[in-house]
This record gives sequence, structure tokens and C-alpha cells, in this order.
Amino acid sequence: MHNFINIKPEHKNIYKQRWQHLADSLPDSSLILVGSGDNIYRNSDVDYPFRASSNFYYLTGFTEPNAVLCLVKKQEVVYSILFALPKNEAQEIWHGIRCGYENAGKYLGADITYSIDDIHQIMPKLLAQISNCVIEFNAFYDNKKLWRDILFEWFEPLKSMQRTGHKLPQNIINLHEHISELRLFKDDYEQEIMLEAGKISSLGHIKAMQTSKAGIQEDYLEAELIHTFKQNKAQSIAYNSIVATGENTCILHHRAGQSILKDGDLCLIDAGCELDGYSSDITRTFPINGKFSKEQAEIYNWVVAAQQAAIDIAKPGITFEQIHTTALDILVYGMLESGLLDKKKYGTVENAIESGAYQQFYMHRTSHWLGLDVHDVGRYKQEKLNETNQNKSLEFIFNPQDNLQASLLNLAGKKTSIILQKGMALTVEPAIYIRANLNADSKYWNIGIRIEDDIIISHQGNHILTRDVPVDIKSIEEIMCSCS
Ligand SMILES: [Mn+2]
Repeated sequence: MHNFINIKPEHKNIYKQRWQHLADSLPDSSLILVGSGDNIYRNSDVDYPFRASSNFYYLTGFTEPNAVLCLVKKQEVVYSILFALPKNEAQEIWHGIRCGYENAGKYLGADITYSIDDIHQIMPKLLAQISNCVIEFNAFYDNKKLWRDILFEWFEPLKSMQRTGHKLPQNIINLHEHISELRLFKDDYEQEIMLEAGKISSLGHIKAMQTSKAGIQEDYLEAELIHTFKQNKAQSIAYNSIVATGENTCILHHRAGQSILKDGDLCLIDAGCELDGYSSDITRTFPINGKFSKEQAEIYNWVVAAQQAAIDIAKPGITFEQIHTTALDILVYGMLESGLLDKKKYGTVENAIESGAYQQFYMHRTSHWLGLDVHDVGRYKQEKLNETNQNKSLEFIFNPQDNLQASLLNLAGKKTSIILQKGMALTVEPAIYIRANLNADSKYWNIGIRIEDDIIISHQGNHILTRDVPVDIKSIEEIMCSCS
């Protein structure tokens, strides 16, 4: 059996439920289109590993390229039509076995299945019968055209129908917000996979810590991570691994490269596997020689404390923003205590935050959603409760003097941070980065520390998915000395 489609008998109805939930969020007479995507070439005849689009995969579990799911909601009934590649012996000898559209439709329980080759003939006929088209505005249909372009091509043959009193579809709706809202909440099936992904990624981090020694390249540790992920049945990395040593620890997204690990330096690894489509995202920072220096340990412990406090408060009813502010309070307190920020100048944590001076050492947010995408979809803001828009004048909507960025920021400011609910999955990743030449004592230079774990909000608190690799200094030093 080939890994065409991720449907196990016990999960047979999961995708159908998702179709129904998606349809429930849309008006009647809607046609929803979502595609898996196309192969993309890296150079000459070399393609990138294919990975189905997250939205398509969420609705089908099907992993082949050039497939399209079409859901039609008509008189409150949801019909499903799957388009996929046909069997083709010559192509399969070269490129691998295909599922075939008939089989794919059967596995998935689609009402009708067609070859993808027929989609251009069939879609205009379907579009003639509905009022609302639901597509991803910014997604590509194949490696040349966007969905919105292909949709208007399918409208072309329908033009003449208008003379006979037929209406073309009247509305085009962006699928993004509807499906993002569903994907924001992880069901039991997804949580199970994410927990397993977290365990596999933890093993990779432990292997990298145990392998760490002066003289090897960052790449060497990246190879250990990928080796461990794949040996433990993860199909892919969730994102390009960050392995940063020495001064590179202060570069937020430093890709593993040729830099050599040195005795006395830190190594920061931000890496996670992708298992059955789901990402994990772990960051650990450790001393290359297995023993934290006094200064490294001092800064490290502030980051650990910030992360622990943020994880401790994460539960239903807390806002997403509170995770960040809780971590930030402790990070900034640590900056004042260690002298990174001048206590005489700023006095209190509140003042130091107000001044923005901490941003030279901590310039990102503490969390992001996690799921099929490592930076997963989902709102971070919501409407302010109990607040009606009193001022309906044009000035309320936009100020003509503002540039676009300022206008968008202004609109975002009218919303409030989203409240955490059961089933939401997020990272907690506070950090302190002290680049050389910053206005800080040179004993702290090139200390970049980030610690990141993945959590899922539960009924009363949260579950940590990624603590098979510890964060406390004692445990990390034990792991690192136990290998030789
Ligand atoms: Mn992250």
C-alpha cells in the first residue's frame, strides 16, 4: 500500500465532518474549490519534494499533486467531487505509482470522481448552477496560474447564458477565513499526531545535544536532526532547521551552515519534524562543551523563567497577548537585574517596557499558532466585546493621510487579542539576544538564547507536547555528558 491518502478506517469520517463544518459556515448554493497544488521545480529536471497544500490536506488527507476537491452546498446538502490524476503506466514507471482518481474517490467517500484532465470541461457546468464560489484568493491552481485566474477562465463559456436570464455566480468568497477558523481548533485526532511529532522532534534535539562538540559544523548537527526525524517515521522537516553557533545565535532565522562550533560558545537549534502533515517547533540552546558558563546560565535562567510563567498561565479565558506580556515582564526584569538595561535609567519593568528599550534584546513575539503549518492559520485578534462602532464616518474607516501600513495598523488596533480556547495549539518561545557591540557588558556578547515549546490548550490548562527534551540547565548538562 502506498502512502497516497491518510485515511485509516477509524478516521474515515473525519474528513466528511470537516466538509460539513466548512459548508455550515457558508451560504447555501456555494461551490468550494481547494487544490493540492503542483510540482515545483528547483532547477532543470529537479523538483522540490511535493507537499499537498495544507487546506487540501486538511479536507482530504490526500497527498498527491494535481488534485482538486470540490464541495457543492445546495439546499443544505453537501455533495463532494474529487478530481485527481488518472492511472498512467508510462508516467508511473518514471515518477511513482499514482492512486488513480477512482481509487482516491473511493478511499475518501467522494460522491463523484473525475480525472483532473476533465476539470476544465466540468467546472463551467457546475458553476452555472450556483451563486457563490469559494476559493483561496492567493493560492495557486498549478505552478502557473492562481485560482482566481482559473476561475474567471471557467466563467468565460457562461457569458452567453446571461442573455437567457441565467445568472453567473454572484459572489466570490475567500475560503481562507472559513477554513482557518476550523483549523484553529485541533480535534483529538490532530492532537494525537501533534503529540507524536513533538516526541520525535524532542529525540532529534537530544541527539543533537549529545553530538555537539567543538570542531564540527552546524550542518553536521542539522544532519543529526533530520536523521533522527526520518528514522522515527516523520516524513519531513516542518521548516528549514536553524542551527546557530556563537554570534549566529543572535540571528533569529540563521540557517544551518558551515560555521564551526567552538568551545565556550552556545548553540541554538530551532528545528522540528513534520509528521502526517503536522508541524512541531522546538528551540533549545545549549553550551557546545556541555557546561553553561556563569553568564550563559544567568541569561538562560531568565528565559526559562519567562517561558515557564507564560506556560503556567496558558488556559481557556486568557488572551493570546497575556502569554506574551507575562513572558516579557520576566525577560525585562532579567534585563534590569543583569544590567543589560540600566536600572537607574529605567527603574521599573513597566518603564523599561514603555520605553521599548528591551527590543534591542528581544524583538519578536512570544507565540504563534501551530498545526499543519508551522506558522499556522488563525486569527490573533477578535472584535472588542461590548463595543459598538459609534462613529460611522469615513474618517473612522481610514485617514487619507496614512500610508497603507499605517491604515492597516489602525484597523488592527480596533480589535483585541483573541481569547484562548480548548484545542488551540501554540508555541511559547521567549528569548534574549545579546549581539556584540550592543550597549551591554562584553561578558554577555554573543549570547543568544531562545527556548521554545509547543502547547495545546486543554479544558482547564494546557498540555506541553515537547518536553521529552528538557529545558532546565541540570538536565541539559546531564544529557550532554551522558553521551561520551
Ligand atoms: Mn516557532
